Amino acid sequence: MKKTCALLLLAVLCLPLLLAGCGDAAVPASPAEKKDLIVVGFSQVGAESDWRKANTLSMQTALSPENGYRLILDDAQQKQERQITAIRNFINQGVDYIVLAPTTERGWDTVLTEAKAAGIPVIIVDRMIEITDTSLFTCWIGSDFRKEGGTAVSWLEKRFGQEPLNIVHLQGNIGSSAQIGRTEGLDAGLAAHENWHLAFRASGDFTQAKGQELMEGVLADGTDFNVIYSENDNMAYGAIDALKKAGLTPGRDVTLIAFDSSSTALHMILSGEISLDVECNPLHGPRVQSIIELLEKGETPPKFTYVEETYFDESNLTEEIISSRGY
Ligand code: GYE
Repeated sequence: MKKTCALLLLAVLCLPLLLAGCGDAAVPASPAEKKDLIVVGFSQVGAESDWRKANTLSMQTALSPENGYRLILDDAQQKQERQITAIRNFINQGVDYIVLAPTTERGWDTVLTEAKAAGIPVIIVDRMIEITDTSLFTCWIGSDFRKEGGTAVSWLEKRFGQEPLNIVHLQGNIGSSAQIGRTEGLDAGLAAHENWHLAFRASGDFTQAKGQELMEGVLADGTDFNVIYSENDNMAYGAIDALKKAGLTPGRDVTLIAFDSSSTALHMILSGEISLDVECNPLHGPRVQSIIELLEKGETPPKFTYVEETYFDESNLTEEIISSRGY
């Protein structure tokens, strides 16, 4: 009898606990709780250029809560060490996917091995990585930078034929795919033309401030040049400021070639300051979103995807084209 009472007492005491335990399943989740957001850690190079800012915005817009994502964005300020730390933080947080826009091509083996061990798929965007074990990343999407360089070289050939060219070359971040491909393109052009001469070459890190600083140095040294090959738009803006300060007219005294085709630069084609802009498309957000959707369905995206790109000069550009573009 005593034993039965004790059991009953235990049951009465445990009842609230049992009810509480059942409660979670019984009470319907609020709409926000029902919808599980996919968590994406995005290690971004930095905010060095118009291209980069358009790229970040595209990722934020596509991988938004409305579309079912929580995006954790880390700006590495153009430093690879910071990207490695960011990726380790993403691993510790247990994100669902890692998206990496790599500063440089080399040096990713260790941290991507760690991501693979944690079972987190890694999507590489924009620049490429150089790695022996390609199973360390799921897929890559970006531009063919070597082809972009080739486009600029063909344009120069057509425009100038046998005329002597003295080229000032403003490079991007040394070791980044965008720099490597665009520089290889120009090097091939230099090797193929006796009338082309490299007057100056240095890295302006893809920033307007450094582009201006380098150009001011070139002008102060009295270097002879008639072409500037700037590996992005922002360095070209800096170069234009330096030329104007020195009393030169870009477009008339100097032919300026740039890469990216952001809207500010395209307006400078219409005003005659930039002669050629080779397109590089930063709108990778929706592309990454489609890749994640495929992976969520258990499908395999293509390992490498190159984005279609073109070029702009005075012959094919209008205000309407500029305003119809997303950057
Ligand atoms: O050309 C430049 C940016 O990697 C394609 O990086 C990108 C390059 C782009 O800073 O403006």
